[in-house]
Amino acid sequence: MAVHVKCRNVIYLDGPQRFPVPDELVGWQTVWPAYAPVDYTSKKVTSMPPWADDERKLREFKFNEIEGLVNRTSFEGQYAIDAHARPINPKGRTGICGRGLLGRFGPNHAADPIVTRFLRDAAGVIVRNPEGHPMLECVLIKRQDTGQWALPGGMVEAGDTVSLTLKKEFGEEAMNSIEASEEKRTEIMASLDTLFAHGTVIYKGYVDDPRNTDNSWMETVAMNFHDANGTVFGAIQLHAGDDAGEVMWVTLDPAMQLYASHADFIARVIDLHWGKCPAMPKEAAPKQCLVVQFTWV
Ligand code: RP5
Repeated sequence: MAVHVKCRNVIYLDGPQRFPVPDELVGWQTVWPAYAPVDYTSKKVTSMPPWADDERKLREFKFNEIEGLVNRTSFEGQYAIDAHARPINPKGRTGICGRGLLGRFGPNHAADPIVTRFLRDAAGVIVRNPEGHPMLECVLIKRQDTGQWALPGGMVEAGDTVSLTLKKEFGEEAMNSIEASEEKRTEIMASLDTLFAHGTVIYKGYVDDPRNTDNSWMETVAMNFHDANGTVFGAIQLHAGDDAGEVMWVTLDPAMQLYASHADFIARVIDLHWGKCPAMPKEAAPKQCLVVQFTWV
């Protein structure tokens, strides 16, 4: 991602108008004395839910480190801290300082499951596009906050691993495990243990999320779980839950518009399955083609 765009939207989701930042002034390396970002942290954050930092301890946080159960390291490398002890967004200006709707100062870590299968006709034959490439379907949700289609991802909660978050979020948003009985929830999580046993890392790093600010930003690990035979994920029952308004299998298109950076992840998945970007060890992969075969142990 060259320059972040979606986190320079004019009106912040539940807040004020951002200070306008043109493309050429996004990078901090360009001195801009007139830059006056609006300081905004949502009441949802200052009311101090368990997922948010206590601002009174700002100078005590161990930025760029794993601090107890909270991972304050960034996939983008060491980030700088400003004169007010706040982390500085490594991708540049956003027009808002403070935390906006995000709980953590610095990186807020998420995980995004990309569950795919080939599109098949009524006879079970894989449908191909005019170039002969197999068409793909992916489980997407419609977010209630922005109304946009998105991957069923979510925040890595303090103490949780990425692998657990991938399953938990898919269970909550695409299978409504939150409202299921204890017994059903255990069943859902057990089925996801099997379904999510083998995956491919598609992306790790900064997300151009509309909630990002100059001091708080989203990062994610996006993983593809592909059902090549169309037998594994067919058995799951999709049911929107938590912050998802709708859930469905959607036919993928490289030009589709999705929440945050999700369309970029989808483009990588399409390339992967169309043989344009074969999965290979990270060290051997070309930079623009970073995918790693992965099996949980
Ligand atoms: C995006 O926000 C991530 O890619 C992930 O999909 C999502 C996590 O936030 P919530 O869905 O939990 O709000 O940046």
